[in-house]
Amino acid sequence: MNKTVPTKPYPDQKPGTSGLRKKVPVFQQQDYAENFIQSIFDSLEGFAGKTLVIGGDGRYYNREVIQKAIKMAAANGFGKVMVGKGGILSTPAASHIIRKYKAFGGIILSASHNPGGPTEDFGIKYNIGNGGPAPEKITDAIFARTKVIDSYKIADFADINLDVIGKQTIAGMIVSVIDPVEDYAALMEELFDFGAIRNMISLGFRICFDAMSAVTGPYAKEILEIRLGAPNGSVRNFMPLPDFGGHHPDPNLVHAKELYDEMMGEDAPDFGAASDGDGDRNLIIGKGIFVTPSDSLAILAANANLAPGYSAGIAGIARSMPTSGASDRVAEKLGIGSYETPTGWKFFGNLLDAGLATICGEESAGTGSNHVREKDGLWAVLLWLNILAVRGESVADIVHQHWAAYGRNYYSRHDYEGVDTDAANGLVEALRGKLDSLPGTQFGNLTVATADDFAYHDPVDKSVSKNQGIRILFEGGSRVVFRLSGTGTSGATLRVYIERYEPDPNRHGLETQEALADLIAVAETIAVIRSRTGRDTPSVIT
Ligand code: VG1
Ligand code: CO
Repeated sequence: MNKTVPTKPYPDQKPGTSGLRKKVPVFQQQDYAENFIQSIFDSLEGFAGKTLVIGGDGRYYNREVIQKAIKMAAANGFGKVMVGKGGILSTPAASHIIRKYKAFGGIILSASHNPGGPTEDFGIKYNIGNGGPAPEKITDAIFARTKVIDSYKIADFADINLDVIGKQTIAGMIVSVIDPVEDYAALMEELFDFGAIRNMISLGFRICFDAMSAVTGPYAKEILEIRLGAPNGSVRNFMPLPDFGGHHPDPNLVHAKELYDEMMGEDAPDFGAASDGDGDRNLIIGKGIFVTPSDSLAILAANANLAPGYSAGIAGIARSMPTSGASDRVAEKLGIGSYETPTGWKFFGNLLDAGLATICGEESAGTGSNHVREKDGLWAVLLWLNILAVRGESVADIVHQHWAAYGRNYYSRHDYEGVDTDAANGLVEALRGKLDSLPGTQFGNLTVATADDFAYHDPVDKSVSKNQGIRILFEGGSRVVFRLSGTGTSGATLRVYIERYEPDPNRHGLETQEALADLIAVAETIAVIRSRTGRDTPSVIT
């Protein structure tokens, strides 16, 4: 029943920040997905008879690749696969299932915040037994394998019915189709005070959650509306659609603009939130106030002890390098460790496993904790709700008090999307060339203190990851960071991260872009973005 199929390698299967992401037609090439999946299996050892978790965000081509992955898992000797009903598993739910059922690992099919549909994006990511994204050592091995692969193994059986929960044995392997929501919802009930949140809602606290026609719909419906009693309609766009309704499932101020406008309006609900394609990101907007993800991380960490799951306190806070330093100040005050990692959740896994960090976050709307090994959109929403229920204050009050206590890190990210790849690489190369000469240079009132290309030394496994972003730090703590995205599928995306710390409470009410104007101008002077990219303005400002 098992077949070994000869194949030819593709040269472009290098996993990026979070798995392999390509346009659907690329994945539809002969044996393209099979090559990558076999390369994953070929890079692992000791999985015979073990369990593999498979699921995705429901985007176009999800079901087809799930069928292939199941048949290949059988032919490669896995003992069991657990797959979400309808092929659905949010990224954090998949992470939880891997951990809860002690699976060997998991294959998550998602291109996350990228658009979906027949000509849009698809992705495949491998997660290890701790539930987290495979570390670089494994993704490097997978890429090396894709370059030489000459055959793959696949079992020859009819497609599995993914729409019926239940177990069957086929080709010597158990295939278990599971409820994608149940285990995850139960975990959330353990971590958070559902009684307090339910009570707050019953007293009229209004929530608006936008699932962006992506994977969190069924999770948010079950948790927010059914278990916590939010009125029907509190969760919108809750049907996962293969093309996300033609939208870009990225919860930021550009792609979730409707929600933003509503939250700024007169009749705004008390709390607005959104998640991305695969459910690991979160956007938090209070009545009249957008909470930057970096601030959200700091505020959640500072108040985590108000939720039952974290009542004993947290061990440490980790943030990606481009994320603002707001959470560092919280760690300092709490007297706990703070860690700065490269972009991408895979770098948090070791810190979480070693118990060094409890809460992690990224400026790109990702926050999470040691409950799983991925960032977790609904988790962040529920922790916010738990904090709001206990403190009995508004989002705006909580944010303003936080700034008053810690100072405010004005922060913004400017993305230049779809830039010519050579131009983007040239820009970064030119910056690298300037690093040594920048320190001491003055730009108006700003003096460069240090400039480097960030390298991460993992304190747990001692691995070193170089070239993780150009940092230009100014005296007084302001900084500008440049890096190229590792999740895009066409051209290059330049990300420019801008941050300024303001301790003075009288200066906490400035408009963010104004507060950062001098740094934005210096970024242009140093990197010559306009002429190198041919762009006058960023495509996305968050
Ligand atoms: C982006 C974000 C990064 C995040 C990654 C995956 O990566 O900047 O913080 O971890 O997406 O998120 P990049 O390389 O494009 O900057 V998700 O929700 O797309 O899996
Ligand atoms: Co995501």
